[in-house]
Amino acid sequence: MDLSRRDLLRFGLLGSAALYLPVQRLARAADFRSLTKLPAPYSYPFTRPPSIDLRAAANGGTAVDTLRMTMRQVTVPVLGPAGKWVQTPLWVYVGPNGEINPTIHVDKGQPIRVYHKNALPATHPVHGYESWTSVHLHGSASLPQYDGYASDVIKPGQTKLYEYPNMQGARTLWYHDHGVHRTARNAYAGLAAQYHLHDEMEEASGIPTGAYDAPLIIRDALFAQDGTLLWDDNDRSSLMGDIILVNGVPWPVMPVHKRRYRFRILNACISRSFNLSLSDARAKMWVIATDGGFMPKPQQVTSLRIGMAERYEVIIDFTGCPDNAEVLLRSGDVKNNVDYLHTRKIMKFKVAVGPAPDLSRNEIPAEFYTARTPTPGNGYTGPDEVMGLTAQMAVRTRRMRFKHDDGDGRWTIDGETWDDVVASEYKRVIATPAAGSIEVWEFENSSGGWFHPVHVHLIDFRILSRNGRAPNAYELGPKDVAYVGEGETVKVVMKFGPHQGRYMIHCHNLVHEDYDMMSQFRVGPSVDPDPNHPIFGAPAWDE
Ligand SMILES: [Cu+2]
Repeated sequence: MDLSRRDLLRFGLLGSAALYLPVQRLARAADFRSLTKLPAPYSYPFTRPPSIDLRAAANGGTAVDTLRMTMRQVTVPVLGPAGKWVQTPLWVYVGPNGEINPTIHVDKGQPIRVYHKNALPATHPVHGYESWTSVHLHGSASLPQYDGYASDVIKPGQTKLYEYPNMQGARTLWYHDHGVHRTARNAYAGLAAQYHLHDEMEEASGIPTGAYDAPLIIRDALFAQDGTLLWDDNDRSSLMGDIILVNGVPWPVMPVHKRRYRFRILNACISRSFNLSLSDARAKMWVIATDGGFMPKPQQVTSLRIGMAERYEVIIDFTGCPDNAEVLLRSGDVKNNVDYLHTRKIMKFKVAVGPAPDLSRNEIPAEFYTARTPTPGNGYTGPDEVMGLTAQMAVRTRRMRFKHDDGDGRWTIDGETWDDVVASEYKRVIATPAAGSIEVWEFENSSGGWFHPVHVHLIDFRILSRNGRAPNAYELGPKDVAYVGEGETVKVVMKFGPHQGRYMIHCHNLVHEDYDMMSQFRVGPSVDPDPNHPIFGAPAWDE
């Protein structure tokens, strides 16, 4: 096989189900350092990220309101046991007790303050750039100055305070880097983790919790022979790794009992999407929540397409599986993916012998809530209001075109890029919805070249249609990322609030975002000076 991935792109071979590249994947000289031996799939145990639980119930009845996190470079055995495999330097968020990329737990109505210190090496050891960062809590309706605005950077040695209101409903959020022009490489280096918001609806629902509720952070990566991460963005189009990591472990195996489990699936890849399914029909899967929290009704599915930054919470029921059954979570054909030997494998569940020892919290409710008409004003009251939005309520429709500019090779939204926003001193906006207004936005991707997972900051939306057809069953919940497939136009409806100010909208193929498919909109009127200025409202300081 001596086609480079660039050739594959040129010849239109990508996405062909028949095409698998061997382990020694690439003829390009730049890739001679890549691993020639891969860890064996399903040979390492599943692990959960560490937790930091700030809720009252976990802290003697008093909720913790302040957290200090540090971004550091650490060296860890990602590929396998130290001594047998080389180790990998990663950039990660470290908690006060050394927790690496911890899952942070909070209750609805529990605001917190998080100090993020940038203690990374001053320059990236491979790319040589100044290692500025910006922390975005994806899924949080934060004020503009706490939203991880790309140009609101934390330079090496600096600290920034972020305030998170946590007034939304139960949902799976994630925090990840958003530093301007560095996002893809910083996130690829490891700066990504989950954040769980809990509420009464979740508690009352009887769905699995605790040991039966686990994050599945799925990402791909390429490794060099010395264990370092290799970066190859295929001429600023995509990064396609040949190793799939789940919570940082290559293709893990997880022992399960004959009962239901809740998994919070996050696609944390730079460019790869998945079409997830289970290999054994005796294991059943329901989608119960999307990016913005619970769906009105759980949806049973046999497969589920997930683009970058999307979160789908599923319940998998292993009750009908026999002793020792092996159930694979795998991916299928997705247009524009580059598949290597094992990139359609994700992880394995191994079913224990005998009945489950604990069948508490083993429910799937028929319904979480009924969608309802939103209350006037710009407040946020819950996913039921998001799911009650209709096209008829919209005061305005806007269409945004996501395109590759063949002239200068950049990715654009309506012909513009983040550089245009920077050049305007952050004043330029592509939309100015009034606070509390309801609008329909149409995301148009007329090219067959790439799909674009479009993320709108601040709000949750409801997907109305995809190329005029009804959304997929698994998308029938509140969303903040819309998978805008090749040749697709996706229509969404949203209400703008609860905050006013400037927020980003961008493609979550992070290579596209960095080059430069990102713009901003402003909720409410222009204010100058703006107390919630996304850069000057709460700048980082030297510490
Ligand atoms: Cu894109």
